[in-house]
Amino acid sequence: MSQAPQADLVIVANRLPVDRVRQPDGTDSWRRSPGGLVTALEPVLRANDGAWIGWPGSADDDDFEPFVEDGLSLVPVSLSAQEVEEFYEGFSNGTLWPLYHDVVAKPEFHREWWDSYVTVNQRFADRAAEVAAEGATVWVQDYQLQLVPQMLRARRPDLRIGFYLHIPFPPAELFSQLPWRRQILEGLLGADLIGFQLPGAAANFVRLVRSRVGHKTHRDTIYLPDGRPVKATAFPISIDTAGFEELARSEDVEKRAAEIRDALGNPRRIFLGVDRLDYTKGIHSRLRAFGELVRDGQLDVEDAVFVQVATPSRERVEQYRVLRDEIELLVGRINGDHGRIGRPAISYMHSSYPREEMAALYRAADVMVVTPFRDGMNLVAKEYVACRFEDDGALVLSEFAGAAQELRQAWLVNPYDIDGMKSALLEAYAADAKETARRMRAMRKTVVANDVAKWAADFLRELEALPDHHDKTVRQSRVR
Ligand code: GDG
Repeated sequence: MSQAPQADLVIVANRLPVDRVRQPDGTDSWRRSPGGLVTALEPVLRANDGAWIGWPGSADDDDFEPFVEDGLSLVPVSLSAQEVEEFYEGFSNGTLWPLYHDVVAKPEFHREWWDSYVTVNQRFADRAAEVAAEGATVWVQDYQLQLVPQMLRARRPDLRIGFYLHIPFPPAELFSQLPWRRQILEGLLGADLIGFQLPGAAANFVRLVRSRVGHKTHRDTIYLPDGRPVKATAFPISIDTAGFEELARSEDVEKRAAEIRDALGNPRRIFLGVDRLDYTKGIHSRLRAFGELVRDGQLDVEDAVFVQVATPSRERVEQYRVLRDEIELLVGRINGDHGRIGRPAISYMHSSYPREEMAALYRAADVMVVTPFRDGMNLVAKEYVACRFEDDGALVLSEFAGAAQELRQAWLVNPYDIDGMKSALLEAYAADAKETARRMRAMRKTVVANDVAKWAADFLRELEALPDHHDKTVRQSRVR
């Protein structure tokens, strides 16, 4: 193993913030994968000699050495093909993902998947233990790595450890199905600070720790038997608001938005959905609601079109393949029954696009439709708001998305209630400019004031401010 960098701030996430691109000459290079998390953390990483530990994204890669890409110190962790199947597609996406999203799909419990989850979490923890400087801050991200905090603390009690869960944390009644529930709770308790999207998720966790592990708790703090406190609090994540707005204001994006409207035949209203193709996102139900409005003559394909972008996701997992077939069957049926030549009711794309194209779609859309059955936050809703700098555009938003707690002025819907969704879609379609502007202005205030840089700064500040249990002296903050 080569000399790993010694970093004062270490991010540990399932994926590295770069994708490998194979050049025509057979060599590899790295391309930054766009994402809010990287944008938010990049300045802090640079200011703190930070390092990012993660999987490069393909199986059976040789054990890469740490490398520096565009000034960021990256430390790869490799996974075998079997681990990709058991740890990533299996336990992470076939067990935890559905369980944590209100069991909207049935979670599978397999002991081999769990064993692989333990092995891979240990590998990430070992890598973090090698990379972190004395007294460093380590921030572990998301549901794939819930055992890392405890494993890391066992090797490096000098570290300050934070954990952030990007997806919901379920109520005790659901979480308790998990055969390894106690190990997961104890894994997380290795952290000093555990961040959740919403206060309700933090409360679910604290309650579970009290009842299942038996630790004392007071409000958002858990007291371990050795006296070490663990804080569990909400830090709602956000987006690079200014970055999105700047992109939306650019001439190229404005031009492209006009082209998109033209290509769609300049209908009175464009509805838009943008989601990873995932069963939590409620894509099928929203298209059904729209299809019924067209069927019943409440919307006409000359006046309204629904653009649905479904980004390919987890395509090797069976449930995702079935979902794709169901959605595509429905789209075909609606278009077949109600479309006219050059006027499909739904314009459907199973594809991913550059950020500029996303911004142009947000600019082109009059009604953004975000209807997950359960979602930790949902950044798409916030991105739409960030791009509507003229205070126009309507947002229809599921009350089960974390974002609904901040974006109260959206047309809030229950995605299980098709008739309710139909009414909301019609209201948003018909809303006058004054009403949409009133709502959008309020939502924009929220998204401008709470961006992803603030989210990261709030979390790290709180983590740094906690009293040091290991070294009882007052700790000098190391993260700048
Ligand atoms: C998880 C939680 C939580 C999508 N298609 C394309 C593309 N995207 C971008 C969107 C947005 C992001 O991907 C998706 O974020 P979401 O928040 O909507 O959903 P998840 O992927 O499920 O994210 C979620 C989030 O973590 C953060 O904590 O909010 O609740 O489930 O930024 O714009 N971007 C580009 N091309 C695409 O085709 N460039």
